[in-house]
Amino acid sequence: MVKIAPSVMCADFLDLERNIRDMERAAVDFFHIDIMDGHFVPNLTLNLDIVRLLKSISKTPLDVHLMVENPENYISRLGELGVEYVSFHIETVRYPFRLIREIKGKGMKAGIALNPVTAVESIQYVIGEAEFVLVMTVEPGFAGQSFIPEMLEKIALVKKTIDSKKMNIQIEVDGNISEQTGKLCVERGADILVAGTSSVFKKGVDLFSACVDFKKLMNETII
Ligand code: S6P
Ligand code: MG
Repeated sequence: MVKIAPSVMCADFLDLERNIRDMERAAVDFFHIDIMDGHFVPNLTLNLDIVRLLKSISKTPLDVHLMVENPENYISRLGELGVEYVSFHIETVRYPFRLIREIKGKGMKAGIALNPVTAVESIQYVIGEAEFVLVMTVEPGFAGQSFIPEMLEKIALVKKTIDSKKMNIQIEVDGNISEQTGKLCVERGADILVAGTSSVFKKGVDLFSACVDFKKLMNETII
């Protein structure tokens, strides 16, 4: 089953609770929470207070994507808040084995995120420790960018690496995942699709139906 993770930074903040309820009704698999620090990426978005708020009103699992320098500073608080999935960028850490151990020790699933320019080889020795790999299909930092086509080859390479070592690791893709690019990613092995302005958060489109339709369409893709 392909999972979908709508990106909360793309929600309507004047109507956030209604957006949350629409996504829950559509049985989305996760809420994707982008946390930025203005250093690793030139933007600021959601924060730990939003995580706390979502945890207080919803049972939908949270998939936190840390786009920050020093991700180790946030792990224990995310664990205490009951977050389910957390990914950090390999470009930001010197000791990824230690960080993954910490994430797992707090009861969360650990993911390694890769910028578009980062080679799969850079994680070849540590991938086996992770529970998911997040392949960025745009540069991190902003919604509404265009898909980098070379990332399809990268998703296929991550999939090949995982299968060749018979590992049980999920692949998440993030950035301009639309009906078209989503299908291409699923064909190459993506398991979790981050859904933003390119799919479910479109002006004038009902969020509940968009989530239901997108998940259905992505699951029809499986070959
Ligand atoms: C971007 C962030 C993403 C965006 C998502 C938005 O740095 O990590 O999770 O929220 O890519 O989706 P879209 O369809 O607007 O690219
Ligand atoms: Mg993200």
